[in-house]
This record gives sequence, structure tokens and C-alpha cells, in this order.
Amino acid sequence: MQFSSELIERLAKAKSVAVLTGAGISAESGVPTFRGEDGLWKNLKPEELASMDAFLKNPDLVWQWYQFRRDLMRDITPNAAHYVLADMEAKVEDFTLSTQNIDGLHIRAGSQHVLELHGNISRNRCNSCGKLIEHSFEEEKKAVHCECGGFVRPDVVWFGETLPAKPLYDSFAAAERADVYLSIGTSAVVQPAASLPLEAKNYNAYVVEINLEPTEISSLVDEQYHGPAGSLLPELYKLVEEERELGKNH
Ligand code: BJW
Ligand code: ZN
Repeated sequence: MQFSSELIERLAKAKSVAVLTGAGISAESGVPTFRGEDGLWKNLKPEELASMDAFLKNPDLVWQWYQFRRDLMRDITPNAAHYVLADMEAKVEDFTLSTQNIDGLHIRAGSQHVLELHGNISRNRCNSCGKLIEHSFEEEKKAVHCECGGFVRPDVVWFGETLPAKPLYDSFAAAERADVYLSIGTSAVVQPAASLPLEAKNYNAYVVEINLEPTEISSLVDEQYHGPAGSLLPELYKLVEEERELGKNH
């Protein structure tokens, strides 16, 4: 891929970089995305499963979707794109990684501070009393109950639910002070996360999208690169590192 010298120079010099990731960054680790054909489960769209209405209507069905996905995620590992972002965190003065992903792969790749906007599938909590429940319930095929009688649910954010306040606040603050903002592997349709790159743009960041295909925000960003994040990001980062080295020697 031919990356612009403007992007390479800006990234090499940036004091503040912020990143939003979505399901596409984990696709090459074997995690299905939401809005492609492979995102369907039993012919149901995520909108028909990831909501309180869906859970209350059919708790077993929603529980089974999450158990299916937990099984699928048990043996996955981070890919090159996750590792690049972990390395960037170590090298950029002010670096913020916000993710919509619930798979924990950024943390496993070594990222120290990850703003998880939609929760984490490895945790459960009670839908009634809110208690965090450590048990993993690996073998449970049907929705289980908390000791209070309420249903246990994954500790993720469903449609219609508010995002965790601090990660959301910190994500917007980072977007507002970023020199460069990267939107990686997200269709940018789910709010409020999808507004982050646009917030960055409004605050004069140089906004770049890396995604397999054009998205809702492609026409609004400064540059867009289409291809798999697992190869584009390492390619770009190598050029940025080379540019940084050149900068040091001058
Ligand atoms: C690759 C690749 C490779 C593939 N390399 N790329 C304003 C306007 C309109 C609606 C709303 C609004 N504000 C709020 C709403 C409602 C709603 C919403 O946004 N709806 C839209 C769909 C219209 N938002 C909410 O309800 C949010 N809550 C909220 O706003 O609270 C305040 C409020 C409450 C009540 C009323 C009003 C306001 C909560 C959203 C929660 C989303 N939850 C989910 C499920 C999480 C748990 C779980 O995993 O089960 O989060 S839905 C699902 O979508 C998941 C994802 O994080 C999220 C985003 O998906 P993502 O990551 O972008 O994945 P994909 O599949 O869409 O895209 C992947 C991309 O990667 C594709 O483009 C591929 O091409 C690409 N790709 N391989 C690079 N190798
Ligand atoms: Zn409870």
C-alpha cells in the first residue's frame, strides 16, 4: 500500500495520537465482525440479540449467542495490528486507545490502558442487582440466575444502554486533543463511538481510516486506506518508525 508522506510525517511527529478500533481489527484473529454475512448467528442480526428487549424476551437464546462467541474466542490470539497499537502506546507521549471490542485482544497484546466502550465478554454481571459475577459458566447452555433471583448477563453494552461514563468521557477528551486520529476496522455506524473520529476532525486532528471497505465516515476523514488492518497497520508503522529514526539523526 502506498501511504502518503503527509500521514507518515504527521504520525512520526505526533505528540498526541488517539485510536478507535472495531470488530475489523480482530477479524484476522478469527473473531467474526457484526455486519458482514459472518456476523449473523441463526440468521439473526446483532440488533436482534444485543438488547435488553431481546434478552427479556428470550434469555436462553441471547445467553447461547454469548456462549457460542465465548467458545469461539477461547483459543484466539492478538494479530499484528493489535501488537502495533501496543507498541505505539509505549512510544507516543499521549496515546489513547478506545475500543468497541469486547474480546480483550488489545490487553492481551500488551496495551496497558484500553478504554473498553462496550464492556468485556469475559465478565458477567447480574441483570437485577448489578453484582459482578466472577464465575465463567463455561458449560451452561441456558441463562443462569444470580443468588438474588435475577438473570446473569454478559458485562457488555447493549443497544439502548449507556456506555461506561469514564471510558466514554476519556475517549472524547482524547479525540479533542489528538494530532492524529485513527479509525480502524469499524463500520462507524454505532453511536456514540462512531462520533469519535468526527469529534477529532472537528477539533482539527488529522483523521485517517483503515478499513477493509469504505464506511459511513470515509468521505469525512482526511485519508482512507482500504485493506486488512493486520497488514496495513504494520506496513504503515514501519514507515513511521523509519521516519522517526531519520528525525532523530537530523
Ligand atoms: C476490517 C477487516 C480487517 C473487516 N481489517 N477492517 C444516534 C443516532 C442514531 C442512533 C443512535 C444514536 N445514539 C444512540 C443510538 C442508538 C444506538 C445506535 O447507534 N444505533 C445505530 C445502529 C443506528 N446506540 C446505542 O444504543 C448505544 N447506546 C447509547 O447511545 O446510549 C445512550 C442512549 C440510550 C438510549 C437512547 C438513546 C441514547 C449502545 C451501543 C451498543 C452497541 N453494542 C454492540 C454489542 C456489544 C456486545 C456484544 O459484542 O455482543 O457493540 S452492537 C455491535 O456494534 C458491537 C460493536 O462494538 C458495535 C460496532 O460494530 P463494529 O465494531 O463497527 O463492527 P462492524 O461489523 O459493524 O464493522 C466491522 C468493519 O471492519 C467493517 O466495515 C469491515 O469492512 C471491516 N473489516 N475485516 C480492517 N481484516
Ligand atoms: Zn443479582
